[in-house]
Amino acid sequence: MTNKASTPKAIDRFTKIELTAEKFDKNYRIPGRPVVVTDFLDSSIDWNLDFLRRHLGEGKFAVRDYGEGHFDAPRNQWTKYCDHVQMSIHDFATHITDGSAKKRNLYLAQNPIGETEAAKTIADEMRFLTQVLGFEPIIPEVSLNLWLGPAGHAEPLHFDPGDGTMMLLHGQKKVILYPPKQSANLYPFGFYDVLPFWVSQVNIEDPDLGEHPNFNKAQQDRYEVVLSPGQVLFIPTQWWHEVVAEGEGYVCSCNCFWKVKPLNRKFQSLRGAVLFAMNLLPWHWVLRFNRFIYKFKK
Ligand SMILES: O=C(O)CCC(=O)C(=O)O
Repeated sequence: MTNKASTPKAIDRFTKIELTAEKFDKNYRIPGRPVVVTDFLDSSIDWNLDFLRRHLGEGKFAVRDYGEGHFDAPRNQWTKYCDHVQMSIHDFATHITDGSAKKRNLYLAQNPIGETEAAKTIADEMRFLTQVLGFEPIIPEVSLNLWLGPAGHAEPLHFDPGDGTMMLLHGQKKVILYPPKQSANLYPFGFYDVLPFWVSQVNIEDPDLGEHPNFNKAQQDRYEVVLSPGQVLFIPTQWWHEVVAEGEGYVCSCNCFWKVKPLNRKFQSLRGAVLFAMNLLPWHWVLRFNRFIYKFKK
C-alpha cells in the first residue's frame, strides 16, 4: 500500500502588529486553530551552546534518553517512551558537540528555565503572550520550558492537555500537525497501554499502511510549518504534532503550556475529556491506577 500524502496545508502567518488580540481570539484561540507569528522575538540573541552554557546556571536538567536505534523499531513494539538522565548544560553540550547525543538519541526536553538569566532575555516576548494575547500559564512556576537536541531528532506525534506556544531560538524545526478530528486515523495508543493515549502509534514519515490503513485519510489534513529563530507557533490543545529538528548541528526552542480558553475546546474528543479529568486528580493516583489496570489487562 502506498502513502498517499497530499500537499501539506500551510499554517496562517502574521507579524506581531498584524495579529491583534481580537483577530487572535476570533480566528485562532476560540476555534482552536494554529497560527505563526513571524517576527515574535525582539532580541537578536542566538541561543547557541555558548549562550546556554553562560545563562542557564549550574543546575541539572532532565534529559530524555531514548537509546540507540530506538526510533528504528515500530512504535507499537516500544516498551516505554524513554529513560531519563540528569545532567548539567555543560555535559549535555558536550554530548551534542561530540555527536553522542545524536547517536544515543538524547534530548533535553521540557525543562523549566523561568528563573534563569536566559529567560530574562525574552521577558518582553513573554509579556506579549500574557498581556497582549491574554495567555495564562497552567502552572505559573513552569511557564517556560527549554528543548535542546541534535538536528535530526523527531519528537513523536502526540497532543498536549493545554494550549501551547513554541518559540524558536536556534536552528530550525519542522512541525507537522493534524487537527483533533483526525485522532482516530492517527491510531493513538489505548487508554491503558504501554505508551500514553496522547501518543500516536504511526511513524508518520514511514507509515506502515498495512497496520494503519486509515492514516492516508489523516494525510489529507496534514499541516506543516518550518519555524526559524524569532518565530512562534500557537499549537491548540488536542492538535497532534510531531516536531523535527532540521539542518545540521542542534536546535533550541522554548515552549509554554497555557490554560485552554474557552474550556469547551477540551471536550472535542473523548481523549481530551479523559485528560481533563485526569488533570483534576493528584497525578500519582492517576499513575498508580494506570499501572494497576495495565498489569490487570496483561
Ligand atoms: O520541540 C519539541 O521537540 C516538542 C515540543 C512540543 O511537543 C510542544 O511544544 O508541544
